[in-house]
Amino acid sequence: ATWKYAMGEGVDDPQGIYAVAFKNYIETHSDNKIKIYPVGSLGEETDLLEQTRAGLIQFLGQSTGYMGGTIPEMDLFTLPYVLPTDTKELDYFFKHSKAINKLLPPIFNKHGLELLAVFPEGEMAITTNKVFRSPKDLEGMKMRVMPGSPILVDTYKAFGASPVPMSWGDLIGALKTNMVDGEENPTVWIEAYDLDKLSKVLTYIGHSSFNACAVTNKQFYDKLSAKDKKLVKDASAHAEKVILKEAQKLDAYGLGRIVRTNPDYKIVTLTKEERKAFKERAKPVQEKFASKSASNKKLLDQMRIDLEEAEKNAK
Ligand code: 6CS
Repeated sequence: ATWKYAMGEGVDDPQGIYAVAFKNYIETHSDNKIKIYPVGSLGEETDLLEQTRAGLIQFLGQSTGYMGGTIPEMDLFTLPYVLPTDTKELDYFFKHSKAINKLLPPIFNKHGLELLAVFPEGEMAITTNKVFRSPKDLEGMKMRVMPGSPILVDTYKAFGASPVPMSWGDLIGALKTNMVDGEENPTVWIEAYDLDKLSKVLTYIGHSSFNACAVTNKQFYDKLSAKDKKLVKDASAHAEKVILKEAQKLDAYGLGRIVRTNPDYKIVTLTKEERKAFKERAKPVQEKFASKSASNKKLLDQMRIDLEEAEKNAK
């Protein structure tokens, strides 16, 4: 059979690296074929999620920031100041997390999906036209956030800015016409899509990791033979290994290329002291997520336990 794999990124981007590794594994180990539909070719991200739930698409790679509107628990990956920025800790977390491996799969099943993997794409970086070092500096700045997650709007409001939810497809135009003043994305993506050319400053405040998710339609998966089910899980485990290895280097790749190609671009890393004000403001956002449902709270508690383990064991 030929299966459709859609995603919000191009084949050379992190979700593409996962998708290509997944496709290659499936095609080397079976007669099945995968056709990849990269960024934008089958619609906007929230449409792709619906199409996958409806079974029109078999596989989907998607940024977790788009999923909270459909699967509220996925806002877990969007919370400010919960995930670490250390790539080794993140690697350990994504490999061993009980929140991801035990608690999330049944939640996805309830939404007609089978979870394959969650992986990071690098530390979230913020691009703006002006330097900011405090929530006060962000006042009046219109910041684009991914649509579909209430947490992103809450976060940027808490940080002092005016959040504007918008799909990726509209962002470049909005930056060019100054409809928004800035946005957040991982460095590797900022470089690949020239977002540094549409801003003056890139700032790391250490609030988050940009994460992506791979899923398949549950009905489709349930109907597969035992052999094909195993094939899909093996392909996903293989692809996850490939992207996790790559993920540890993505920030450095992206940043290196920006520094080389855009020497006047300003790069700011907020100090521990400067981050305190943002961290303080992040707390009610975390609490709001946890108080929304028992399921949210259970996930966040488990994620914190998983992260303590990661901190202890990552080397
Ligand atoms: O900002 C966005 O919406 C896009 N950013 C990344 C890193 N991947 C795809 C996503 O749509």
